Amino acid sequence: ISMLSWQRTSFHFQPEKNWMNDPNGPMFYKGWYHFFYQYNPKGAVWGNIVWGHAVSKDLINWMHLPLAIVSDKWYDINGVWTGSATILPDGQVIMLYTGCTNESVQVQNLAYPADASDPLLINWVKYSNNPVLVPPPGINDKDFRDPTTAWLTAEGKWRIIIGSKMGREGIALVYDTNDFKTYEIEGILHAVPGTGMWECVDLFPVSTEESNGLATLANGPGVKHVIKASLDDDRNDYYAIGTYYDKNHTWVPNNPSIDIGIGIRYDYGIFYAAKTFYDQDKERRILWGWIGESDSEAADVKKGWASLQSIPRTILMDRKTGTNLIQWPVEEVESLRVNNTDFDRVEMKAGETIPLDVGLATQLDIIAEFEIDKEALDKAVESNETFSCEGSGGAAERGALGPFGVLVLADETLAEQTPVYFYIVKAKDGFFKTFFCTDKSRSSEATDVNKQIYGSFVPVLEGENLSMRILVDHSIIESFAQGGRSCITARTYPTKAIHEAARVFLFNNATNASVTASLKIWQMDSADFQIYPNDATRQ
Ligand code: DQQ
Repeated sequence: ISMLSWQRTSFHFQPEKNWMNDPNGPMFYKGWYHFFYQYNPKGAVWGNIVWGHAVSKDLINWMHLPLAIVSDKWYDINGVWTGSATILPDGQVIMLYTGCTNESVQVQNLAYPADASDPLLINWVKYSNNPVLVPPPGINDKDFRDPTTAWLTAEGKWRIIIGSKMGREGIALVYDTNDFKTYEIEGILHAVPGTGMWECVDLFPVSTEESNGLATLANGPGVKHVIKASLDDDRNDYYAIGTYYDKNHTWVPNNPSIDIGIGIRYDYGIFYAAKTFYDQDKERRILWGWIGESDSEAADVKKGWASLQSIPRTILMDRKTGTNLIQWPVEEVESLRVNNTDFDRVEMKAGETIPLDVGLATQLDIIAEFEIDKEALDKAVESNETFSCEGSGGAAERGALGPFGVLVLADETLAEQTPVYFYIVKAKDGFFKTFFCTDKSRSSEATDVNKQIYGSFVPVLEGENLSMRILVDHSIIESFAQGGRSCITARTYPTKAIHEAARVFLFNNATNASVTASLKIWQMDSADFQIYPNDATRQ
């Protein structure tokens, strides 16, 4: 066990060792959640990519299985890259993935379970006539990857999209097929100038009327469609809500000024290459996202592993705002909650920091609600301040109405601390604008780690209190504001705020307002990770 072993998480998905990146082919099959992922069996840096595989009954406790798809054919010898699963109406599973060929051309390949009666789907077969798709004319050999889950068109064909770019324009290409072996190119679903390569595109329906998830690709009244693209240029996942037209295979954003890549992100921290799937068992749509490291590559090599996956999130339309999605950790994570401590209406004067005694504080689920002094809001003056989480001074910079929130993974002296907080600005138009941020600038005394400040604007509606949820797991802090309207995932590498020395505090750094906070804090048990016996594919 290396010196850095406390950075390993206890309830986030990660392999035993080595490098992991994108989530691949998630699905629910014969009573099991299947999760595949980009994996380097040979080390803690990206390379030699194959598909790791694990199964779970509850998306939290896992069994690691043998590698599912390895790189052993000319059409994937330079990597078995990202792909998606489709479950056909008769229960058959289709896996499409990108192969990086012997000449580093990106092609799409077909694989399927060797034994469909095996609920664990241990063995996979590659179609004998792979590849099934090569880059079309006009598309660069290295810009054609990450096929989506397929859906049925009105015409009765299966349709997928694949991410690409033309010049600086990010695009999603549309293909139709009857058998997943031969395809017809239909055109471009959507394009946004200036956004560069679209990796790991996703397209899925959300209900504007109901609180359940929708199967790929439901359509009709009360349904909107979300496109997500992972922008290779800035390494963030952007989505937009719009309307999908089956007939002319296009998608139109509700609001072109917040189109893909220029508008809303899934997460304002570190979160990339995310993929959703429809859980037909619980009728919900679930989002997985790859959480990389924010330390140095040398540190990753030393600790022998790199990357986590987010706690899977249910994903829904925000029916209150109509402009954004709601992401929330799957309810199963709550089964790990133990030792609840409640703090009821704790009053914080301007400038106060208050310790919260919760015992061991390295694995936590925190729910916090804040009420800001009404008088302070009434007295607030309109300001010209152009606040942004990244651009302003972080949790140490004081304003009239913020920042206030929670300090996690903090040591007793606050030499190390990661504030998760709100900041309110009264804008020139007289409206209040609320920001939700995570400040990593003092998260660690280590010098080889990224110490950015993350965050964004978060919609707050009339009459709502400010609320946040924070999942803390050693070296990851996943935060959700206003029930999941805005999310921030941060990786932090404390050197002091570890083991028993980690603490939680409330803070109010506003200069003019007192804030009342009520919290429920649970310690979190560790999830169970088992290893499939006699796995010869992982050494
Ligand atoms: N990761 C895969 C690609 C994908 C990228 C390769 C996104 O298929 O575009 O590991 O992180």
